[in-house]
Amino acid sequence: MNEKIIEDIEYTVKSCLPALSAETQGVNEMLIYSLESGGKRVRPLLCLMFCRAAGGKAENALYFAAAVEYIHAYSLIHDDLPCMDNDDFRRGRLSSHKKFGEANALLAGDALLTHAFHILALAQESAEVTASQCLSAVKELSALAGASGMVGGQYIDLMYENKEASPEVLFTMDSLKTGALIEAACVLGCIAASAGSEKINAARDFARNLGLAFQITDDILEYNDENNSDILNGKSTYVSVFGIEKASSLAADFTKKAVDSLSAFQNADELRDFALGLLKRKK
Ligand code: GRG
Repeated sequence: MNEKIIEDIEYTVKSCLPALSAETQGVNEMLIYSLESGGKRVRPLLCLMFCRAAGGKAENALYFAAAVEYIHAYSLIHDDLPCMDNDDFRRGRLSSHKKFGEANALLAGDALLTHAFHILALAQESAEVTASQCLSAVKELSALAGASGMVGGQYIDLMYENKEASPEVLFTMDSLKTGALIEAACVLGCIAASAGSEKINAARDFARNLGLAFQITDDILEYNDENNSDILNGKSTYVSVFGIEKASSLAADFTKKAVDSLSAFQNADELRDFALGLLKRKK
């Protein structure tokens, strides 16, 4: 990974904001608050790295990467709402509804979700990406972020509040809630590189395993956080179901499986290093 692709992501996320009138400029203030608050940019980075690993130019995946980050930002705003996880803080700052009020936070999430698809459509104007590639990206992102993906996972999550989830339920829930958007990021990178089905399937395999490793690691990190809303909301986590040691070894196993699936790519060293780095992350 290099500094340049991080800079490019930051620039594109900002430059893709909707063009608003003076009356509605306040919406962008809320979007910027969520989009530029120190997120790790894991999903856009994966998107660009998969584009490169599949032989494409990273700049052609920038709009796709930004669209995935907009969806991610929306999901976090909605996830923090009182009717969901009821978290007052996100990334060490007030969550969106605490800063702007509940109704505005709902709108900010809606705006991010809707605008993500506008950004996908913009890709063909700004990069060497065809309309057909944009359409494939819309198909993937809408399926993986919607009811058959991330939203479906959140539905299972809510169903298991104050109810113990079996390991099977936990894996299914997190494959959707966390894994699906990661899968979208990886697949969209491949689409931007015009990759064939063998590479796309390998990217899916990588993402499904990395998604679980990522969520398990997130649970381990949250376990050590005194403001952990999972405990307050009576949620099952990998730590509560498996214990800390087994959870750690599961995260390592899923990361290894993810890394193994990179053999379909000629130049996947940065992806391998990134996956291994996520396992050791501290936030
Ligand atoms: C559809 C309302 C609704 C929610 C979608 C994905 C999701 C469900 C909610 C997000 C909340 C959450 C904690 C999901 C698990 C995925 C996860 C570990 C998110 C945090 O991702 P990071 O660590 O966040 O990449 P940063 O802050 O780095 O951007």
